[in-house]
Formats: sequence, C-alpha cells, structure tokens
Amino acid sequence: MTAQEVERGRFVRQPNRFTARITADGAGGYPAEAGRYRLFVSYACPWAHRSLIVRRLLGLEDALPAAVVDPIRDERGWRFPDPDPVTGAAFLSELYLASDPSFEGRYTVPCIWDTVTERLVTNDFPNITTTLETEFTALHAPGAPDLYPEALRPEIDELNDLVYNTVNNGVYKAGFATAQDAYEDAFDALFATFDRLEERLAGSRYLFGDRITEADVRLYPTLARFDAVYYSHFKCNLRRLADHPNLWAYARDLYSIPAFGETTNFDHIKRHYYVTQRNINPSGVVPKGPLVDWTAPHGREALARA
Ligand SMILES: N[C@@H](CCC(=O)N[C@@H](CS)C(=O)NCC(=O)O)C(=O)O
Repeated sequence: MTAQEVERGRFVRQPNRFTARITADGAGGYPAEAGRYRLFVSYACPWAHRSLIVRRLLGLEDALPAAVVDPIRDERGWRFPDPDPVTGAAFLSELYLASDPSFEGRYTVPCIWDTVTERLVTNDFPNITTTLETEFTALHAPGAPDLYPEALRPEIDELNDLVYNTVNNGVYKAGFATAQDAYEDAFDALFATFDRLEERLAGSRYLFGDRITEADVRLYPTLARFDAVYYSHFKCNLRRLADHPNLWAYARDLYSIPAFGETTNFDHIKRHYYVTQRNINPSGVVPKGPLVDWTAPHGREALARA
C-alpha cells in the first residue's frame, strides 16, 4: 500500500498499469499461445489465487507456466525464493521496470509476462481470469467447465461487482481504514453481503446453481483467508466464516476440489499478511490459531438444482 492509497482514512486501490489483452485471434499483438506467457503469483494474494484456481480448473498448467514468489515482502517488493529460471529476475520489480522504466506504483501479483516481447502484458487481475476462460479456450483440457457462460454473464458480473466492492476489496477497506467511519462502513457492507450470500447458498450448491462459475472463483479466496486473517488482522470480527453455516459449508465444498484446495496455502497466507503488513501488525507476530477443519464433511452434494 502506498501513502496515496489512503484518502481521508479510506483505502483506495491503485489502478492497474498493464492492461493489454491476450486474445484468441492475437489481434492486439498477444495471441493466446501455449508456452508463450508466464503467470506470476503469490499464494497469499487473493487476486492471484483466483487466477491459479481458474488455470487449474481449465487444465492450463502446461500452457501457462506459473512462478510463485516468497510470501514475505519487504520494501523491495515481491522476491523469488530463487531467481526466476525463465526471466532471471530476483525481484518482481525487475519485470515491472523492464516493461516500464518510469513505473512508480506497487509491483503487484498477479501479472503475466510475455516471453516473446519480454514485457509484462497485464497486471489487470479482473481480466486475467476471464481471459483464460474466454480467449484460451483452444488450450483448455478436454471437458473443461465453462466458468463464464455467455447467458449468465450479466448476472455473474453484477454479483461479482457486489462481491468485489463489499467482500474481496471490502476486507481491505476495513483493514486499511485509518478513520472509524470508513472502517465501519466497510465492516457493515461486508457482513450485509455475507447475510445475502448465506441466504442464497441455502438452496443452491454454488452461487449459480449446481455449476461452478467465475463468481465462485472470486468469492472463494476471501473466504479461505477470512478466519485465519481478515477476522483479526483486518478487524472483520462481527462473525467468523465458521459462524455462517451455509457459507462455511460452501467454502469447504469448494476446498474439497483440488483446483481450490491445492491452491490454498494457509502457511503463505498467514505469514504474508501478519509479517508483511507491519502498518497494522507492527510486531510481525503470526497468530497460532485458529483451529479450523477445512476437510470436515460439507454435506452439500444433495442440494437440488437451483
Ligand atoms: N493490481 C491490484 C491488485 C493486486 C494486488 O493488490 N496484489 C497485492 C497482493 S494481494 C500485491 O501484489 N501487492 C504488492 C505491494 O503492495 O507491494 C492492485 O494494484 O491493487
């Protein structure tokens, strides 16, 4: 977070700098080709997590190789545990500055690097997942799900907007607020949306019936971090995820799917937030709890088609 990102006590996220689009036909100069691009992620980051889930659900692991940064970040930004074998970079900043020497923002994950032009194509996280879903279709594994079905897009986009503003980014607005009213506004909006989702998930296995969509992919990373981090570190403590029977069972249902569960790294998540964000946790001490069983039976298989 830069100082400019808190305006009158409210957290305002920086705009994404790299917004070129990879397309199936390559019209903008970036064709969707197997092996051409490299995805940079942190397991800790919810915006990166969604790209890992989609990549795995669609079977794009070989077509789009990924590199994972160390969960602890200092003032130099994200660091690779070992220099990245493809780009040679030791820090993510090197890739940002190679692409734009005048770049002055935060060096963020997720981002996609083009090995042909040796430039970053995009760090525009909302478009990374939908690009994989709609422009990489020729590279999808046989039988891959359609996560962004055309007929549902307006409804998915509408729900995603609410979830982004009040949940995904809502927890950050609560956690990084430096004014009481900004914090309380974010807190109230977050739990109001949790109430709506709790009700929606009472009769529906996933957010859009019995198929997983982009909406589930976007909600899940915040739920996965909620009790371990956001409840305490970001002061989102009206209720735990575990106090919402439907949302909690839904989150465990998703966790049982390898694309969700195997991309969820609680060690990276906890160490990243509590050690790196010293502005709100100056000691860097990482809480030992909570004790949460993500593998407990969720019982949602029987939910009827919504
Ligand atoms: N690109 C967006 C979202 C992605 C994002 O915030 N990623 C975080 C990790 S969750 C990051 O890489 N932060 C690096 C930093 O703050 O230096 C942004 O610029 O705010």
